[in-house]
Amino acid sequence: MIVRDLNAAEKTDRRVVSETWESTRLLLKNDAMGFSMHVTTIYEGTITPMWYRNHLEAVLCVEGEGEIETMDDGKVHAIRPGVIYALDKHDKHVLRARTRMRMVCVFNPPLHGKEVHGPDGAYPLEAEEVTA
Ligand code: 9YT
Repeated sequence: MIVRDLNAAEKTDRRVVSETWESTRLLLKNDAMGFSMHVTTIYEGTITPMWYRNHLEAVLCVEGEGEIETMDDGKVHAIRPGVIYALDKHDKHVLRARTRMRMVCVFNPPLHGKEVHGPDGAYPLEAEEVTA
């Protein structure tokens, strides 16, 4: 069994900080679960365009408020605690955070650990591994 504490993980390389968000990656590829699981904080008032063309991602909002827009059809959905969205079609999307938001995110295939968005908003399939 794997047991990990978010508070402890935040003090290690599992915490990755980007411009509009930070994410602590609690489960990664080397845990061999077939998915990775992260707790992500989106900073208040930010706009983050993303396009996970190499991954599927499901996101559960547990704190804060914002909205998500799918770029192909311009549909906007309110995101608040208890709302989940799943990018089952590798949807190009933009997340606008009205307040600080906390999200639980699952990725398939799992992340290696150090991924940040490339210029296209995607993560590469290969990246530096975190072992801490
Ligand atoms: C909601 C979202 O996708 N935010 C970007 C960070 C990502 N969840 C991650 O790498 O954990």
